[in-house]
Amino acid sequence: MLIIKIIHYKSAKRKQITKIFAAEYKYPRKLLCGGTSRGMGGDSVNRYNIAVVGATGMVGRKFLTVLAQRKVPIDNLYLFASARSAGSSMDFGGKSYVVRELTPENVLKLSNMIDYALFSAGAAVSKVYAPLFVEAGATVVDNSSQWRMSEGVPLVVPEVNPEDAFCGSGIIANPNCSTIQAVAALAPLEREFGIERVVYSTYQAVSGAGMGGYNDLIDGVKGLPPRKFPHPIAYNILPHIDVFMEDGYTKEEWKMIVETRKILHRPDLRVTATTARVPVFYGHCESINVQLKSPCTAQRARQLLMDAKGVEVMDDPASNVYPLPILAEGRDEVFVGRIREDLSAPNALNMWVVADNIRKGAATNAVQIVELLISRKEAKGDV
Ligand code: NAP
Ligand code: 2RA
Repeated sequence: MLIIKIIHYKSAKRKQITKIFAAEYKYPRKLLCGGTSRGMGGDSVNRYNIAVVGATGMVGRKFLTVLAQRKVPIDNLYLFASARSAGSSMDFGGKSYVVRELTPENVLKLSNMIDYALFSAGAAVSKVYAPLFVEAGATVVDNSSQWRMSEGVPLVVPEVNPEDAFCGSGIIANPNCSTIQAVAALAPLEREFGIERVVYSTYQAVSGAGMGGYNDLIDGVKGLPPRKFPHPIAYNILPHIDVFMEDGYTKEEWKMIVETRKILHRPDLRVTATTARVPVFYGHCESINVQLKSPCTAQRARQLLMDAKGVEVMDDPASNVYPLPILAEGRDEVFVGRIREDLSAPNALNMWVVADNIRKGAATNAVQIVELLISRKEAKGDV
């Protein structure tokens, strides 16, 4: 009922509902204030040239918001998109920037003038242009799936495997949104107990499929047919994200499996996944069943997660407190609740993990990687 009500409201109205809802259910005060983690906070004395490729898209726009909110020290900003939006303008930090068409000539014109390039224009674009930006002297942080599993390309979640960010040679991959929030919750358990097996079941927001997915939900509520998804998403759930593979899994499920192994440095880890699209605008939800190598009580898991960087535990079922997508929207934390022992298997736990897929699942994680690189560079005096 709640979902049906919410999708009728535009964003501002939805935010108001979130606040009322949160207040009613006595969520921690911190959560009612909005806001994000601090980022660089304007501490650096140096400034950097940043390019955003796919600037007009769902993730690209969020890059700009997050870069501004975290006060990344930017000197020049270069925005790229397809010929469709070339010449249009976008605002950043009170200034207007013209969107450039992504062509090899336009990239090479900026040789040695870009320090970091944030990519979110799809795998085909990354395949061709990420190496070109590296050739032009930039370090690329890529949001697409193109390079994630390539040998020598680090796949990084700063709270989980920050040291990997320094082992690459030009391209660093940002994991899939559903993987980022999952490993943020799993890493503390892996460190303390070791993981035997993971079962993921996801409930993913339409914004995960970009502007097209978002518009399908808006249109679907009005009774219009879908253009992005194969079936209507309004008042529906699709057990289908990305393409189907020969073994019956979808590519989204495969990504969660192989990326989890790579980020946790556990190529042997047994992982399975079922991923579904739900009629929610922002915020992926995941039911995670994790079997550990030794016993762990729910209370110990809760404590480990409370101490984990970037994780916020919301777990008071008696007061109806648990993570919800409408509470995660606009936030950078990964929210974990419903932490309980699995009564059907030894050493196993269940948890419910929610995060804003466009922020921590994409833009924030990528900007945090840039911040890591800048901090290391400045610590080494290499500026
Ligand atoms: P989107 O809303 O559809 O935006 C796509 C962006 O790419 C637009 O700026 C578009 O420019 C640009 N683009 C498309 N084709 C291009 C081309 N040939 N040359 C230059 N620019 C081109 O998609 P999105 O959700 O932002 O996703 C973008 C990428 O991020 C995908 O690889 C996706 O898998 C990844 N990602 C998305 C999420 C998510 O939750 N949405 C999370 C993690 C990663 P125009 O406006 O000119 O068409
Ligand atoms: C989705 N995880 O939600 C994907 C976005 N990269 O469709």
